[in-house]
Amino acid sequence: MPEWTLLNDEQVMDFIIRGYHVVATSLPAEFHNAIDAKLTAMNENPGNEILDVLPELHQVYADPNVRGALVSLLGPDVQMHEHRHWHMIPAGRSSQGWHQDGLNERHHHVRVVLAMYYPQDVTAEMGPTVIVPGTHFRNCPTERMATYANIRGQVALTVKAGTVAITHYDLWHAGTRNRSTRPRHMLKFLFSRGADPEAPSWNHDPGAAFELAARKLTFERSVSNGQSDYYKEQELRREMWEHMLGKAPRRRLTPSHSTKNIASAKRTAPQAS
Ligand SMILES: O=C(O)CCC(=O)C(=O)O
Ligand SMILES: [Fe+2]
Repeated sequence: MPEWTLLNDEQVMDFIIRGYHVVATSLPAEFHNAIDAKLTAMNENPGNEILDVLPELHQVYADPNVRGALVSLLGPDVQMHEHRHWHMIPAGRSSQGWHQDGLNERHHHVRVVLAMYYPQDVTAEMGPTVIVPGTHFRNCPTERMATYANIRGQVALTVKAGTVAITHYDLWHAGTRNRSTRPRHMLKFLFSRGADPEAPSWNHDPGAAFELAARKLTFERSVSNGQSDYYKEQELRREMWEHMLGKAPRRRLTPSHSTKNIASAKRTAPQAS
């Protein structure tokens, strides 16, 4: 048996609802301090080669808490993507625009996640990554999204050194202004699913999960959004959950109100002459 710390049903559902999950690694403070110091001393960004420059980063993604969460969300065949990036926000740099890293593919599954590792404590002044829960279900052109400022319900990832924030690839996010006097470091790695799920890959309790899903996936709000958005999310959450359980793709139901509209349109349509 792997000694990874797998998620439970509630944590998986929370990820489905919000589009993110925050993990604390079990590595000691000295480990993170050393990475922080090495990054601060680096004057060139090695891009995808960051793992060659700092091979100890492998330990972050092999950490039982991180690995356990990745396996839970992406299955036992989870794969590290070849793209990775060190995101440094120097002191004084202003905010980035809202954006989605994902490619806006039309599915509502967990197929790719970002795993953002912060080797230092990130305070509100230091340019935390900000995310909007639930937006992984919404595609939006980057140009339009970049005109938004603060969004109701946004969450600033102010975290302790050694935190890894796992987000759905389509979650809206941005780096923010660094008002402090020191650089903010974040290492972004991508992980993807190796195969479609055939069974749950987390600590799943079928009986309890059935009840929990009926309550959480139906009634819980990711942010205080409008009624119409909330109805849409209920369906999409179900689709994501059932895909993760390994169930056959569900046929999306035609909403009852549009069926009614079609029926009444037929009744009132003028007779053909
Ligand atoms: O620096 C950050 O916190 C976010 C960076 C980011 O999302 C990006 O450049 O894609
Ligand atoms: Fe991004």
